Amino acid sequence: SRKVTDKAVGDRPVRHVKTIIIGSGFAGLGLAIRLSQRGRTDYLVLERGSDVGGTWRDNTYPGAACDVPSHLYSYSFALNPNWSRSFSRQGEIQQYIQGVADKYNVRDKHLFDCDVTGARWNNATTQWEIESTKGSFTADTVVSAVGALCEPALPDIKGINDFQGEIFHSARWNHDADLTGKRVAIIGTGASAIQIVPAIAGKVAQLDVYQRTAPWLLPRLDRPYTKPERLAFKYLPGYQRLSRAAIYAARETQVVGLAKVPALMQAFELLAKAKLHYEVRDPELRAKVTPNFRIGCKRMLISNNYYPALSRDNVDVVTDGIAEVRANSIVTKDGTEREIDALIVATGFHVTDSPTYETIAGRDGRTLSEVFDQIGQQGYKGSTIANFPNMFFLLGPNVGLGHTSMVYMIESQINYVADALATVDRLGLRTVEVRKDVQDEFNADLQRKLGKSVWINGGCASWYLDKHGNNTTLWPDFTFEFRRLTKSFDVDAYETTPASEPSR
Ligand code: N01
Repeated sequence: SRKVTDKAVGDRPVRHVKTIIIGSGFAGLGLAIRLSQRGRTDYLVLERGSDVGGTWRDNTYPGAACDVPSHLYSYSFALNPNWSRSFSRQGEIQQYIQGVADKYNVRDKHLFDCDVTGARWNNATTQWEIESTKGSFTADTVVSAVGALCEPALPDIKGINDFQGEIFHSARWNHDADLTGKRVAIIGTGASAIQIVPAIAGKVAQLDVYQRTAPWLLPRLDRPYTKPERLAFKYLPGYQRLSRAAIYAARETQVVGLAKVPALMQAFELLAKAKLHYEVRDPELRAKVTPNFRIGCKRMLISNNYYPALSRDNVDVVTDGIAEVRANSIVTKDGTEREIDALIVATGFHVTDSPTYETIAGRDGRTLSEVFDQIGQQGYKGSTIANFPNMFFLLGPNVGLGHTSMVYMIESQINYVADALATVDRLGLRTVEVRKDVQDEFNADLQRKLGKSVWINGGCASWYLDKHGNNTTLWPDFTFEFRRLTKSFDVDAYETTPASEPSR
């Protein structure tokens, strides 16, 4: 990506589209389907990859699977009776998303391999000017559906660029690199790493796991569905809806411990400690992997094979900080040098500092990153941001979840944005921009609620917090409360200009 320039729209022919959606993961694809169902054909989805799926297309690392139960991890309008197990693996989820795109026939509304490199609001034309690798566009409305976990973050470690062996990020797995019999290091022990480690430990000669912070682990209640269950899901749609509702309700109770009364998280901690005690018999290793913060402060991880993998003879957990990476080795701060052939970087994503923020310039010319630099990553209902008229966000600020399915939040936002677009048409509005006072009040309330949460008080640093120390990524309440807030577009919260008047 590059920064927006004053010439966001160059000399190339410009195509006008009423609504442009950026990204076709669960969010962008879901909105595209909704718009098509409403008979709106005047939209286009710009997708940088060559297929739909977003994070499920990109994260193909060995062991990749979802930590939300399968039946909750689908659109409510396209239930999947064919899930093969209670927690689905990446391939099955990606297949599901592809199947939905085909079924609802929206692929021809996509421009694939189209990387959006800049978007700039033009006050005079009241349109967005968009630059992409497939040409320039103007649009009345832009919906950013790029997701929070899509820009890999590489660690700033001395010498890492001079490493001579295979090196890749977990979200950009190099399937041509054969790790069989190799000496491999992995940096990071988050949700991605704890799936990769057991998946490769048995085939590599040596695996060094570089752990900065030990994660909390809970049991993964994953199992294949039995034939009778699968038949029931297929032929008794009510059965699937019921399972879904039961899973939803059970997961929603976690909100109380995470967001409202963190002391309740001690119950989870007891379970996690028992698991650790039972699965890691070596006291030295157990001490190394015992977390030092309140469970829930970082995402709670679920795995039944991570601790057993760490206990293997060919796996070492390295807790001394990394001093530097050399051509064929890693040197830790205690001076130890460990030789390796391959390095897997499982260090997460740019979440509150996404490079895409530098490429979107709003009404006063400031980019999203300039605005966020000052006030933090703030928005209104995760869907709009003051200074960015006629721009909507799916998975914007404070809509993330650690405990249940993001698809639920996405569908709530799709309701909101689809209703916003319909309202703009119905009222004949040229521009809508959330009022700054409304946004401020919304965020003050969010931060008040978050102040009680384990994410702030749990004694850890995490990608949930921005550089101001605020949690600008997670939703601090029940998800049905978010559904209620996004049920319809509240135009009163917005500054609007009618189509007949020039812009502000
Ligand atoms: O990334 P992370 P992830 N030197 O940011 C470490 C979703 N997800 O890709 O904890 C050394 O969580 C860092 O250490 P520390 C899910 O929402 C879901 O694993 O900061 N270490 C941490 O251990 C998840 O939360 C699923 O001290 C460095 C790790 O790298 C999110 O994606 C599966 C370092 C990064 O962990 C991200 O998960 C996968 C450095 N310089 C992902 N920089 C499922 O549904 C970072 N680290 C199962």
